[in-house]
Amino acid sequence: MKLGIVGLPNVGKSTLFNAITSAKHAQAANYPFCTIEPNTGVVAVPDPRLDKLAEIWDTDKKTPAIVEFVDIAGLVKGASQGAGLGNRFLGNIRNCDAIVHVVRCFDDDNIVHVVEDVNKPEKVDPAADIDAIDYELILSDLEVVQNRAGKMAKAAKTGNKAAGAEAAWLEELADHLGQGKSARTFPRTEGDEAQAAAFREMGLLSDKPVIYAANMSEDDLMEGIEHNRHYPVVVERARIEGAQVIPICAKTEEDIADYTPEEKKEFLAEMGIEATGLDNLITASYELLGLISFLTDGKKECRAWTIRKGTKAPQAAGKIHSDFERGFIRAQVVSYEDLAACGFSMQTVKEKGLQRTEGKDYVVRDGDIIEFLFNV
Ligand SMILES: Nc1nc2c(ncn2[C@@H]2O[C@H](COP(=O)(O)OP(=O)(O)OP(=O)(O)O)[C@@H](O)[C@H]2O)c(=O)[nH]1
Ligand SMILES: [Mg+2]
Repeated sequence: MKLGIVGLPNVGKSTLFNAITSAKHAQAANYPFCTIEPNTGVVAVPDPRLDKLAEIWDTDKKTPAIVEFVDIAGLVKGASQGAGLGNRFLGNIRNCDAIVHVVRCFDDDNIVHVVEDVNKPEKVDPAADIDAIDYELILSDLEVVQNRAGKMAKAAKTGNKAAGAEAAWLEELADHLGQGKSARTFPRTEGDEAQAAAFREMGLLSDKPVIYAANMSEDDLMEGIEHNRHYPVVVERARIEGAQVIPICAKTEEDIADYTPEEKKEFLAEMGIEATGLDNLITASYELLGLISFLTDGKKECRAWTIRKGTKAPQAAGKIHSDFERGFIRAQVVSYEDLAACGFSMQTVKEKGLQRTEGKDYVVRDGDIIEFLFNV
């Protein structure tokens, strides 16, 4: 599961990527930083619950959940037509499960704002900028959908009813995209498994879940984002789409990326701010992928395990070891919240009956601390 960092050229994607995947950031969480490819990085998901458990146990090893980011080169107008290596960039996005769309909200005359042509700088205009990227994704999708619709129509002629039904809604989808609307806003037929499968197969770019990262200036960070005139435009746009916006200052993030956690705290205090936004962005990205964490704890290791929302106990156990899933008996569960409410005393948890015994149909929740019982 990975997120692609997408946007126009020079909006701060690589700056953000460097900040996110800075070795220190990963190290601070005691996770070996790894670069899979030059533009792909693995990042620890910040989790105060895990930090607290690790502290209580004085654990030998703390292993956070991770999430993967890909730094994709800037798209320009015409990318879907192949401009600026367009097709390759679009291919990179296709391989991602969700998108972090970086929108330039900082004014800086020294950094050209490119939308279409490097020789034709344009002024910062978040709404138009977002449209420019969306347009390329939608055009590329339109081609995929039209191709498939053609194939289905052909198959329908030989009497394939399912293909006929699919061709019909694909035509509607092509219309929808043709109006410049993203695939994610196309009304689906509820319970239509074939349609859901077709969408999965097509992997449309404008169907991928999106978060907006509003890249602010260093001054905005100190003076307050309400002084930034571009930010509300992104917020409004995201509201319409039901997407999230995370304000960040990529430049500052990069500058402080190799500070120790203590130095970071000091820096924030000096700036008079609570957080820089990067942790929020990573956490929101993890949620955007539909991922949650359950926790295991102990002296030897405290760990956050990644599962998809809706995963049942045996499959969650299988993340730890396949034997756990095969020989699953039951799970002893206490929610982190309950443990915290009991002052982190397991004895109090048990006295209050807050440790639950759950069976194979239990749907694991975010922040569950679990001990699995199994027998193989
Ligand atoms: N003033 C200011 N400059 C920034 C900020 N973020 C990035 N920059 C600068 O903008 C320039 C471009 O940043 P990059 O991160 O390389 O942009 P990019 O989106 O990766 O660009 P491409 O890969 O060419 O598409 C660099 O000189 C950055 O230092 C910011 O928040 N404020
Ligand atoms: Mg870049």
